[in-house]
Amino acid sequence: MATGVPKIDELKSLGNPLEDAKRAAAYRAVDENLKFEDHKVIGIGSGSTVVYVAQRIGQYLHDPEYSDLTSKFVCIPTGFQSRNLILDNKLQLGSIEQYPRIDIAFDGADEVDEHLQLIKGGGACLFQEKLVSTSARTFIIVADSRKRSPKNLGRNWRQGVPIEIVPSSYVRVKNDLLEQLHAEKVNIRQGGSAKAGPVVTDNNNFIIDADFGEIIDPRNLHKSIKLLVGVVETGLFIDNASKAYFGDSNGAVEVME
Ligand code: ABF
Repeated sequence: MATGVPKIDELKSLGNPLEDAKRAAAYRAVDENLKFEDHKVIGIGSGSTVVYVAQRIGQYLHDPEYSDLTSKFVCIPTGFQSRNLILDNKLQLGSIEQYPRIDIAFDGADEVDEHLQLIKGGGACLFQEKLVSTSARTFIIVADSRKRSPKNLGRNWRQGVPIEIVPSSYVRVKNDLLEQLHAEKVNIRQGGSAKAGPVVTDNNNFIIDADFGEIIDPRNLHKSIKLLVGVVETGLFIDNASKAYFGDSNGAVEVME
């Protein structure tokens, strides 16, 4: 490890067990997967766990030992928050249009099952997240251990599958989800206050959260939702992640692959 980069087992607690868990997962994921010789284009996801991924990458790239490499790395964001995270950590920002092939991407998740299938999109960035993660040769999930489902998706994450839709299609998609795909509950995601109206994504679309209860066959559910007119993308990430790192409040990390 480069001189000056804090060693994981010497880190002081952040004073918040959940943050310690997220940091442990993110730092371990970066340390074990980011290969500076091979990985020059890095996808940076959204949410609160990936904050520590950007921080850790920054620690390496700003270490004197890596100074000749710093300008050779470019980070591709999955949305507005992620873009700011890249800039705040003084990493080089690129776009998916400039770099359609990504070497490695890191992102959080709302739920991960035992086969590494995911629910994502709690932060409403699922389209960009899927664009980046499916453009990456390696896609690594970082999360605290609450995100790990004992078996099937839909057990822990009770908010429903996030689905990005074209705004004018919201009534049609809502009806189709209920009538054709037998969703138990369907909500158009609303902004912070009653007056705020629907959440609008970075692509000017709406988000529907569709609760299907426990999801036995996420692959088929994803395909069926995608076929509905008006659906842009679903928050079911199928056969996409290579590994998941789950952190615990005591700093222990479990790896699933
Ligand atoms: C993004 O952020 C989303 O797909 C997911 O909804 C969320 C996870 O956030 P956190 O790391 O804050 O739990 O990755």
